[in-house]
Order: sequence, then C-alpha cells, then structure tokens
Amino acid sequence: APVAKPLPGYAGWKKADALIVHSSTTIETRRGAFGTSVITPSDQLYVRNNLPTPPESIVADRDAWQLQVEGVRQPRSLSLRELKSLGLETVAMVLQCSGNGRAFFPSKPSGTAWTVGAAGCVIWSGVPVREVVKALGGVSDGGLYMTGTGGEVLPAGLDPKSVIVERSVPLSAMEDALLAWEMNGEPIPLAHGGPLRLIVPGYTGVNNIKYIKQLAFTPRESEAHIMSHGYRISPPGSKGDPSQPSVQEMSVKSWINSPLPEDGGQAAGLVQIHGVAFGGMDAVKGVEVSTDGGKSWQAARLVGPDLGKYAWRQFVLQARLPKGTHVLASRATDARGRVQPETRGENQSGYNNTSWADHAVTVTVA
Ligand code: MSS
Repeated sequence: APVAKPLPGYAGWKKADALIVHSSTTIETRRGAFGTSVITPSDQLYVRNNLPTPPESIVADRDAWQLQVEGVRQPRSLSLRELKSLGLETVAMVLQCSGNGRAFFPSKPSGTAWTVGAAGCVIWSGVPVREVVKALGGVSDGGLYMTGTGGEVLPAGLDPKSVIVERSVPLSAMEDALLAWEMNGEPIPLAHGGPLRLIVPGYTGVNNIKYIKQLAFTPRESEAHIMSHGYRISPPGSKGDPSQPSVQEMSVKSWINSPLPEDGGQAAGLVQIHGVAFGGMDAVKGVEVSTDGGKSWQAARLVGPDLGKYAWRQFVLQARLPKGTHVLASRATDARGRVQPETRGENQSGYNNTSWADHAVTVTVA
C-alpha cells in the first residue's frame, strides 16, 4: 500500500486522518470526513497553493498588513486595521477548486486528481469590497474587472507574469465580494490566505486570492499566465488561451458522502443516504437521490440550517437497501430550475466537473 504523505509544516495543525495529502501544496478532504454539520471545520478544509506558502511572519502582525487599491478615484494603500473600520459582513460560502472532480475524467488530465474533497463550506467575515471602493471615491472610469494579486514572494529568475497568482473577475462580482480576515470564527490561517483574503462568493477557488496585496479595477483582464492561459475551459487536446472561457461562476452540483464503498459492510435495511448540494451563484431548490444508478429518482430532504445561497445544503434520503450492489447518485436543482447534468463538460484540464454520474457511488450491502 502507498505510504501516506505527511502534512506540510504550514498545515501541520490539520487533522491528518480527515485528509489526503496529494503533495505539499495540494491537500484534499476525505469524502467520508464531511459529516453533516454544514460548516467544514478549518482543520479538515482542503488546501491548494499554486506557489510555495509565504512565511508565518506575514501573520505575526495581521493588522499591519497593507493592501494597495488601484483603479479607484483615490487609489492608496490601506492597512488591515483601517479596512476593519470600513464595514463588516459575513458570508457562508462553498470554496471549491476549479479542478474538483478532475479524478473522474477518463482522460486523466494533468493536475491534482481531486475526487470530491477540494471543496468545503466555510464562513468568512470581512469588509464588503463595495464599501472600500465607496470610501476611495468609486471605481475609475473604464474599470470593467476586479483584479486581485496574491502576496507571495515570487521565485527569483522567472518572469513574474509566468508565476504570479493574479486573477480578474467581472466588475459585477464586486457586489458580494469581501476582503476577509476571519474564517470559521478565527483569524484566517496562513494556509487559507491570512491575514487578508479576497472572497468572491459563487466563483471557483482560484478567484479567491489569498494574502491579497493588491486589488485593482482594471479595463482588461490580468495578463498573468494563471489568468490568460491557465484555468481556461479549453477543448480536449488544446492548450488554454485568452479566447476560451475562464473558470468563474460555479454551477449546480451535489454528491453523496454516506454510505461510501470504503465504509465497508453496509447492513441491509434502513440507510440514511446523505450528502451536500450547492447551486454556485443560486440557492439549491431540491435534491433527488437514485439507488439504481439514475434509472429512477426520489426527492431527498434538505436538512440542517440554510446559511444562504452561497452555502451548501445537506440532504438526506432514507431508504431501505436490500442485499446486493447499489449505485447511489444525487442530482441537485438550483433556484432557477437548472438541473445538475448527467455528464461532465469535457475539457483539457478537467475543470468544473458537475456530472452526477461521475459522482455516483457503488456500495455493496450484505
Ligand atoms: N491565492 C494565492 N495567493 N495563491 C494561490 O496559490 N490558489 C487558489 C486560491 N487562491 C491560490 C490562491 C486556488 S487554485 C484555490 S482552489 C484556492 O485558493 C484554495 O483555497 P484553500 O484555502 O482551500 O487552500 Mo483551484 O481553482
């Protein structure tokens, strides 16, 4: 059996048995570890870093962290201390890597083979970006994108554009965006972007810039490689380029977290089939569960608190499973009536997999 990799130092405080360490910069939550309490505990939340993690020293004096704001009428640098005086909001949100579900692509795209665990539902607190913009006189004319830049020290000897984590989202995403300093009731851990992180609810993970050092309102998208060529939905066999859609808004998705084949020996009889469902930009309206691989569906019940449209909902279907092998699947519908699709959208890098068939689980009942 393969030897489990140890947690890297910056994530050493995490709960090792709830996680799969793919590499020192990619750590996934085990499917069986999600539980049923809506919020993903910080010590079980996945990690994805595109660059080496900055040193702990950046969270030594959190309030002194500086954010440069550009593309507003009065551009300037603000400390986290100042940002805290400008506004306060809290949002519960699904943070999900663009590549979550990549492992289910038969083409085996390069990149981390995440199954379901590059996602979590977390609570962020911070100042609304629109309040910061208001305090600085509003967005300058021609600002069409909100561009966030990560505060990593870049490896020497490389063209900064080729490695810097800098992403642009449409200006409309500013409406619900936060500059957050707190996650699940604590200052944001370094592993998750402390001292300050840009939170763009409903958008895939990569758009939520950790240790943000600059926020700019720009007439064009960033020319950083991670924006122009990386994270593009490109047809199988082709490379990403700026003409192809970027990973941005998430769409309706769900999966079952219990029972799982790895639980082993599910007893025949009453079973609580449960999992998570989210709409991305819209709330979840309902979830159906199938115990016959999608031939027939029954309405599941949403359980637990509703933390708003950007959070996930927990669902459960109580079923009687006889002895034998059963293919369990879930299919969510969002508030606008859009149904989670059966098939994935094929693309070169394995992004945005929402296929219910890919996320189905086969369990044997004894
Ligand atoms: N930010 C920064 N600064 N850096 C990096 O690297 N990454 C991304 C985000 N942000 C980064 C950032 C990604 S890519 C993701 S997913 C996310 O983040 C994650 O998070 P966590 O906290 O979990 O780690 Mo894919 O789409």
